[in-house]
Amino acid sequence: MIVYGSIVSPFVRKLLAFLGEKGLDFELKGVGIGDPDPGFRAASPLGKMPAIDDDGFLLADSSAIIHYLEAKYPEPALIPADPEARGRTVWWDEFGDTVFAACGGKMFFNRIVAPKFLGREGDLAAAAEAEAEELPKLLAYLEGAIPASGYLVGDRLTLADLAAVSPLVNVRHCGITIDAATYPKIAAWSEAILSRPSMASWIATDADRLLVGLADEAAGEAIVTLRHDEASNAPTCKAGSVRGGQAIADASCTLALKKLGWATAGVDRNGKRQALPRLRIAWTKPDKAGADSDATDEDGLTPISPERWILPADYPGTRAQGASEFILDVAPSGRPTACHITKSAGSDILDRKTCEVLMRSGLFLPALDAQGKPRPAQFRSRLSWAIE
Ligand SMILES: N[C@@H](CCC(=O)N[C@@H](CS)C(=O)NCC(=O)O)C(=O)O
Repeated sequence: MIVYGSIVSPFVRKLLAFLGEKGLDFELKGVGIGDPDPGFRAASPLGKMPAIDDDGFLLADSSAIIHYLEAKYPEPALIPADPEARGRTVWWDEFGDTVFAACGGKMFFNRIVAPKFLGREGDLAAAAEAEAEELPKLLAYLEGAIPASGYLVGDRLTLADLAAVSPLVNVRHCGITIDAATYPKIAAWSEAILSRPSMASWIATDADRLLVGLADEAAGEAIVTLRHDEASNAPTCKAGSVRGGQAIADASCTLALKKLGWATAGVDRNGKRQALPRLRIAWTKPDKAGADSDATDEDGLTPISPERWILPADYPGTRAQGASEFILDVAPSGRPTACHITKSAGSDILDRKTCEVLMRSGLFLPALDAQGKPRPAQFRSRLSWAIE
């Protein structure tokens, strides 16, 4: 399946996260606003992103595409079947798309897209008004509506969370921070949703390191300039003002080309290539993730927050103790798809509970294939159940 769109669009981000959560394979074909790409034009009658070409089946609109995919690939369900839960999920999708994205769009479009990508001035008064008048009301509503479960609908991830969090990223791209003291629930919920590999791989720099194969300890920065090379009809990149050596220069250019190379092909209304802004790419040393000390084989997977996978409340309330050894099959999205006990803890209850908590909470930065695309992998480890 081909997905047409740009990763800066909240609607595209929602769809990409949905595809990641489903573990579906796709090729992202980068297109800009008003892009003349014939495949995109055929798939999107109004020229809006995202649009898909699924083996010849063409469809536009993030929600239409998501409903199509949910019907085609029902597992894992991201649109609940229960009538009330389904209704609320559709509400949050609508809130994200037409209310929150519209407000965020006034800031993001006028402050970033218009001046940086379209070469014209944005309506800064409209952006300021959206920030001062509209945004606080929407955030207040969202803050009051996030349930204790940490998910917008029910007690697990649904389309509702992906749809409502996506426009928040555009708000953040405008340099607006969501104050955790004023909006503690939004801060915790958005951090949890945005750190899922299905989202993080399109946003975070940790995933960027994986994408370009830069070692964890390498740090520095570079200013990169992307251009479209007419002779080879391909994007090219030059790194300047490099701090941190050749590895940083190469990683910065590889990242810029992978994520934004497509944008160099864009043309303005007169058919002239659009100049892209120079980008400063900084690589800071990431905090060491709390690695699971029991891990024995990661097969290229990086476990995310293993210390939060199992909570004291998960202890099954028996006097049983022991360690279950297991293998998790992990989808390209980073979510486990199957759990196999390879050595029993000597208790069926503990073995069952081991797989139950891992399937519910296990989360990984995906393993990458030679082309840098997330691939399926296996994670082997053991879980010790003890009474303190
Ligand atoms: N309801 C649509 C909205 C899509 C949309 O407005 N996308 C914007 C980019 S964020 C776009 O392509 N705009 C170009 C245009 O309006 O010409 C969806 O959910 O996919």
